[in-house]
Amino acid sequence: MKLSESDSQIYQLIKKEIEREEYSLILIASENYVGEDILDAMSCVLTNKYAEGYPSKRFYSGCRYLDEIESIAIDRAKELFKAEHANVQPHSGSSANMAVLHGVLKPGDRILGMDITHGGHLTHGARASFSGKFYSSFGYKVSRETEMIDYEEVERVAREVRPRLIIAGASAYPRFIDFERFRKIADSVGAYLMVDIAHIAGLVVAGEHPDPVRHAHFVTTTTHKTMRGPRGGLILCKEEFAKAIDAAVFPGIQGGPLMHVIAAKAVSLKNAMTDEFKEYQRQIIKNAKHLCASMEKKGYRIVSGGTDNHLFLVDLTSKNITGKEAQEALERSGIMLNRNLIPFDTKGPNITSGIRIGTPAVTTRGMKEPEMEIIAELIHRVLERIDDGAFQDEVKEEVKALCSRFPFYAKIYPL
Ligand code: DSN
Repeated sequence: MKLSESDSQIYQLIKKEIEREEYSLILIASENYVGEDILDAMSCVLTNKYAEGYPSKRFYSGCRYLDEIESIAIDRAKELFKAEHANVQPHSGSSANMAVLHGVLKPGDRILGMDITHGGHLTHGARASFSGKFYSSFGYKVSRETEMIDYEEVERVAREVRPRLIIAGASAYPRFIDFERFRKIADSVGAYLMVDIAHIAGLVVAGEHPDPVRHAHFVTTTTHKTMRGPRGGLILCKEEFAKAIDAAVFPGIQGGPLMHVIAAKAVSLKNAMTDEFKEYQRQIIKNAKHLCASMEKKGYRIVSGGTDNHLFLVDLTSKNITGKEAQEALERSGIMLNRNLIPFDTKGPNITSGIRIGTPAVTTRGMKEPEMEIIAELIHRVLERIDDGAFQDEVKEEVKALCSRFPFYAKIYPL
């Protein structure tokens, strides 16, 4: 039975979400639009199948085709990232990070990651997460002057803390990260280095960001975000850790793999090998730099003064607007982004002094530098009239008109 017949309530809500995504400017740095091939792979009969274990070593019968699919995904991941070993089963980036910690550490071991209030992720040791509860976690911060990672400071903290594992990588950091330097710091204190490239994986494989794979003991990523694949996770490591990592994912922290998602991961890894994908990554960065410069020209302070990657942070302090107020007014105008703490923020994570802006999704739609100028102008006009709901409704119509010039799901679904 069709979904429209069996559950019209859910069917209608999905239709509304397709429309929302089509007619919004998605500037949430971690979001993207997947293509029809990814949607096809994810919504297929592979969801029916249990396949605990790994190719040729399953606990269930009937895994012949799944073995082939997972092996293709593994081989493509190894080829694309030039890695010795890949595990494609983590359900998410958080699961990938959890598996590495579970695989090589004991509860209570010390870890050192980027402080969440300075751009790190929950799973890099934040108190609210397993990573801060089961492990003894410490954080490094960015420099107050440059708002960039101060490698000497990381080294100083590492010497003081003597962690078993150091985590490099971030969720809200607009600058290149020097992974070679991180490895030197890790070696100097006898720590493992795990690099989380969830945000920048697409840029890395396209050669647009320094590559951590040869420097790190473990690299984790998500397969959505700049990779533009299905929502999921992936772990890369040296061969010597392959057994420990595989055992940590299954049976360590997960049961049956999501084989429909693994099939979609394989498709996205193939897509990421194309020249079109490399060009897409270059445009993401060009768009981020252009949008960032356009905002700066309009008088906004940009954290660290710019961006090297797909995102940047805007400090709204001098505008007397909180990140929360900005996020809400922009959402009403059809512009989706998230409030974000800025380094040394005096406000909490629910209010914040900043917003995070990313370009992967608008770039997927085909938008380029001229559209970035229009977007900066739209954001500026909304923020100037932050309390004017009627004006925000008017802007929403302009956003819709801009989005209509760059159709994406309108080409697949009747809207
Ligand atoms: N939620 C993701 C982000 O927005 O950066 C990280 O997991």
